[in-house]
Amino acid sequence: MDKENQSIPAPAQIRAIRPLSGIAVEVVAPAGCGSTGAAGKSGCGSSGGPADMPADIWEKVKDHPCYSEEAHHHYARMHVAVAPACNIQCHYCNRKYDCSNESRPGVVSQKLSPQQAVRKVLAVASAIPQMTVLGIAGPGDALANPAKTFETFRMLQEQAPDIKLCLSTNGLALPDYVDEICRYNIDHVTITINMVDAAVGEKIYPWIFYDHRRIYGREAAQILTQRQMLGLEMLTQRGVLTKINSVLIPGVNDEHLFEVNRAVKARGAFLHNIMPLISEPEHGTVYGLTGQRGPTAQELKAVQDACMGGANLMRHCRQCRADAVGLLGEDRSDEFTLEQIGQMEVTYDLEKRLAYQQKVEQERLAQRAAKQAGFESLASKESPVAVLVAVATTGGGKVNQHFGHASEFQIYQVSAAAVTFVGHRRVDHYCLGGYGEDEQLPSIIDAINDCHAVLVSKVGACPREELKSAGIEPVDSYAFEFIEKAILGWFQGYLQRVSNKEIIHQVRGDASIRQGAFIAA
Ligand code: CLF
Ligand code: SF4
Repeated sequence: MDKENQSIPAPAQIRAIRPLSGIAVEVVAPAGCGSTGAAGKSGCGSSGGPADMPADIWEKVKDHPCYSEEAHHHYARMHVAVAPACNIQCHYCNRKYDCSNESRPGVVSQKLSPQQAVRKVLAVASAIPQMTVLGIAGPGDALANPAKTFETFRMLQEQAPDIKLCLSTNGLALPDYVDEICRYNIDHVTITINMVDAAVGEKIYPWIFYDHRRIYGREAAQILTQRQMLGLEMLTQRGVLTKINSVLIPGVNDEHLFEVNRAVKARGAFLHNIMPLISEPEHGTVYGLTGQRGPTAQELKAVQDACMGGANLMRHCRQCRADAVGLLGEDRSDEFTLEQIGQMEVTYDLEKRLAYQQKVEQERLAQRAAKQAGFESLASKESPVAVLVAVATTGGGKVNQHFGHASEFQIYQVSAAAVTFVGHRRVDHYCLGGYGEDEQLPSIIDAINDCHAVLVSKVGACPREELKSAGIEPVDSYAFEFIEKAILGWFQGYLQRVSNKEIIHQVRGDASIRQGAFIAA
């Protein structure tokens, strides 16, 4: 790691930043649309569409699966693990595993040289035409490995100019590399910001490596927050879209994240992604070993909801690995190991990719039209009822997955006024080798226990009965329909049954967030 750090140029002087207590101050004129969201525009965040933001911003986000919730049903991203070193220590990270900023602690990545990374990107791009974004997100910190990170971006800009470039960083080195970031047209930068107060920060970060020395405790957290804020301001001034990732750590920064949200909004952040802490003891992190728990599903939602009205929220993050490949929520990295891509015939056919993406756009328009039609059919219903619904999908914006094959459920909140995506819940497959695994069922029900219904393409007799007795309605009558239209159709029937007194509307309980590494389907 020290060897990696030697290649980092001398850090710039820390510039005094404005105090964070008066967060509503104007800091910089944001080039993105993060500021307009506060003026009452509801859809300017990841759930926004072309009507919610300036055309140039929509152009940047429309096929980025992390920056647009709609896009994540249709477009894929990939990460290349070229950045092994890190310049800070987080209590939720064990260096043997991938960076928790952008990847769940899982197996150690296959580290790549820039040349291997570029070959891998070209191989994936020719096999998966909907792969539109390449990110460098570890397994350490992208900017603690600047030579490898920017060499990879440089080559990709030349060889695959239609692929959007994205990077993720803890922000410590960010102010030193804003020029490089702009030079390679990296339009999307994620900064992990867990605090804007060093008293909170010292509970998360034991040390940083800065200005050729290791710095501990509150001083370390103070420098880190100053560098993060400065880097964010500089990116905003240059028109780079920024997303802020925050790890929600109950009892440490849960009440503080509102302040973080307002601070990053004031500095022009486009999106704020609040993610649950993963702290299983077997990952060997300080938090895991000291019993620091992660939040429940409703605790996470409550913090996200409390932050509404500030920086726009992303709720569809999958905390993916530093070598993830595919749609968010799926991991096809096993298909693209170094050995496999060595044997692949790689033909980067730009026209074929663009033609495929045009077809995807048509599906997307159909999805939007279906949602609109769903609302029109609900127009006469006025009700204060709002419920959560789980959906099994393999992508394309449709209810198209068997209950037993789902490795995650997407969760939507529906009312007569809106249907909004609120998150996802990872589960172990119920169906393995063609048979239902009954011991998995309680954990699946736990994961969606706050939902009134689960929409699937099909569900077996046994789980159907178990779901019903847990108070969750299994619904397969909307198989292969667009998700929002299906949810609105079911909801209309639900309200009807409540009004006919066939059923009594009841509030549901909490649900658990499944911990641990993602197991690919
Ligand atoms: Fe990767 Fe991050 Fe770019 Fe996306 S991931 S570098 S912005 S391309 Fe996305 Fe993965 Fe969540 Fe990150 S789902 S962990 S937010
Ligand atoms: Fe680990 Fe990432 Fe934190 Fe570095 S920034 S310590 S790699 S989680």
